[in-house]
Amino acid sequence: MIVFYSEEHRLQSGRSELNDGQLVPCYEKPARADIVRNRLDAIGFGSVRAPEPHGLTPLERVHDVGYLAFLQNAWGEWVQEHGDWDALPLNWVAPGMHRRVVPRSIDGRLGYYSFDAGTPITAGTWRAATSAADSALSGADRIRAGDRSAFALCRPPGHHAGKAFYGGYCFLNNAAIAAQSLRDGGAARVAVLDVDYHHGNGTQEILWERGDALFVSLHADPVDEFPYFSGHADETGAGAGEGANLNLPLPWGTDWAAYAETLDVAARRIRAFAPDVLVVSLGADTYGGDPISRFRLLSEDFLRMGAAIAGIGLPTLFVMEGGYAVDDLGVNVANVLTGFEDS
Ligand code: OKP
Ligand code: ZN
Repeated sequence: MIVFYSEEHRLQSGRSELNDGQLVPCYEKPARADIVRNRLDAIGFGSVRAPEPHGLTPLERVHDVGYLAFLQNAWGEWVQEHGDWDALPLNWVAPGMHRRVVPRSIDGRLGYYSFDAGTPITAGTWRAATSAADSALSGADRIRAGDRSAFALCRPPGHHAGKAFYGGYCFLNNAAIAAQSLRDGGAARVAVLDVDYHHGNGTQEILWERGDALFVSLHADPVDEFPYFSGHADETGAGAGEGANLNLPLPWGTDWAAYAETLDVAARRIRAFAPDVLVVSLGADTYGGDPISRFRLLSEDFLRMGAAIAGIGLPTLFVMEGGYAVDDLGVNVANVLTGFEDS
């Protein structure tokens, strides 16, 4: 399968995130994409191409224009106010406060458009995030052209980003942008399967009222795990989208045996929805060695995951999300893709 990868991912290289009460080096770092790319090269996986620029229009199909303008300009405004250091939010809205007035202050707007303090905006954030979206869109173009599969090696990731918010290392929702582009290109129905360890709250929010797009996610139970306020099993969609959202929360310690059973539930729901295409939000942070996650998948299990996804039997666009055990990330991600291709 063709792989889309942009060197511009490097432009997102934050210094630190707030984690467990400390500012620590960002887990979401350029080495993540490098190791995946190197592994794919080492096994001769397939041709790696730079994405085509797709411009703002496909981003505006998913994200709020005011949010996109904020994201594009945030760094410049931040530097003017505070100097050359990563921009992190410090205040959010609580019940009894309101969001009627968008703050003028850049600090106020960072809080207005975000939900955590783990997602620094840097000088290169906008370019890196748009390059990742371009990879997802280029992958969608291959699927539209008739390829069985494609892989968008996106960095920064996207599944926590909503219509008008960033967080969880994500700024633009690459998977949702690709899914929308597939719809706009003629697919009547699309499904997004999210196998990242964390709930894809942004994708869920974007697709919440959509009957033409099914969102299915396996993730750590939000009673225990980030993003805490999204991902419960009773969140099933609304309006035209009622019933087109399936959350499958799993406990800490989940291993392949339990994961595989749940993946089968997901696969059956996707088949019943009868979509034309499948977008997979591919996080490998379900791996036992992941430093911020608590599932127990082994590297060989990712081969089985790829085969199970192939068993759904749809043209499939893989979009890279999380995975922070950098040394093993290349093998784990490549295993999903080869597991898919070899079955
Ligand atoms: C992004 B993606 C753990 C803090 C977790 C945010 C995690 C974002 C994950 N102590 N902070 O879904 O892989
Ligand atoms: Zn994750």
